[in-house]
Amino acid sequence: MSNYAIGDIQGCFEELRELLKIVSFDKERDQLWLCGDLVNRGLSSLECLLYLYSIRNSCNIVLGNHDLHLMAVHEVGRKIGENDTFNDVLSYKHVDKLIGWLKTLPFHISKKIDTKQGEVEYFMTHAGIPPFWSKDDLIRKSEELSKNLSGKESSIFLRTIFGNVPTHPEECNSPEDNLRLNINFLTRMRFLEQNGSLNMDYKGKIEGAPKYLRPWFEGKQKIMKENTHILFGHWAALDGITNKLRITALDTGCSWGRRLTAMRLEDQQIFSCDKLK
Ligand SMILES: [Mn+2]
Repeated sequence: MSNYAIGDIQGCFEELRELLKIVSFDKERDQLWLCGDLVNRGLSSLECLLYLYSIRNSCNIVLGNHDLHLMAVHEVGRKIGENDTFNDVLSYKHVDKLIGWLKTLPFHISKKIDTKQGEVEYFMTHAGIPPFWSKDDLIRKSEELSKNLSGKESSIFLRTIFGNVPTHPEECNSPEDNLRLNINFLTRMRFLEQNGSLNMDYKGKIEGAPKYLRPWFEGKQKIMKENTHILFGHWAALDGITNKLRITALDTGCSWGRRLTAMRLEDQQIFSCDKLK
C-alpha cells in the first residue's frame, strides 16, 4: 500500500489519469492525498469531481479556494468570473450531490505514515499552516470551519468567508472575522508580513517579493516536531520548490501548462505528468 499526495488538479482530468497510471495507482490498495483546488481553470472539472467521487473511499482531500468559490457560486449565487471554467459542474443534473459531498471535506488532514526514515506525521492543507499555529490550533480552527460549512448555516457561512480582511488575529472583531481570516490562512496564504499579517496582494516569485514579505514557510513553524512533514498546494509560482526538507509544495502549475505532481509519502519520491494539451 502506498500514499500519493497530488498537487492542484484544477480540472486537468487527463493528466490526473495519466499520473495515476505512472504510479500504478490501485484504488483497492493505495490512498490519494489531494491538496484541493480540484476544479476550475482546466477543461474537465466535472470529470475530475465524478471520478474522485467514485473513488472517494481511497481519497484524503482538503478544500481549496477554487472549490469554495464553486460551492458559493452554486449555493449562494456568488458571481462567476470570466476565467472560471466550471460551468460543466453547475449544469450537471446531480450537481447538488457533488456540492453536498464537497461540503463534507475537511480543511486539513494529519496522519502518521511509516516511511523509510521511520514514522512521519504528515499535515496537509491547501495553502499552508501559519507559523504561529500549534497542532491544536490547526485542528480546532479547521474543524470550526468544517462545522460551519457542513452545518445548517452553511449558506450564511458561504456569504461570509470571501474577502481580504482582516489580515491579522488582532484585527478580528467578530466570529465572522475569525472564520474569514482562518479560511484565508488555510486556503489562500502565500506571503506574511513581519508581524504575521496575511498579504494578499503579491502572488509572484519569492525572488521578486517586496522586502517586508516572507513566505509563510520561512522561519520557525510552531507545529514542526522532529518527524513532522507539511504538504500544501495553491502556490504554482513556487513550481514545487520551498528549499525545506520537510515542507513540500505540490502545485506545479498543471492548469498553467506545466505539470501535475505526486509525492509518494513512504519514500518521498516525486512523480509527474506534463500538461497533455
Ligand atoms: Mn488555490
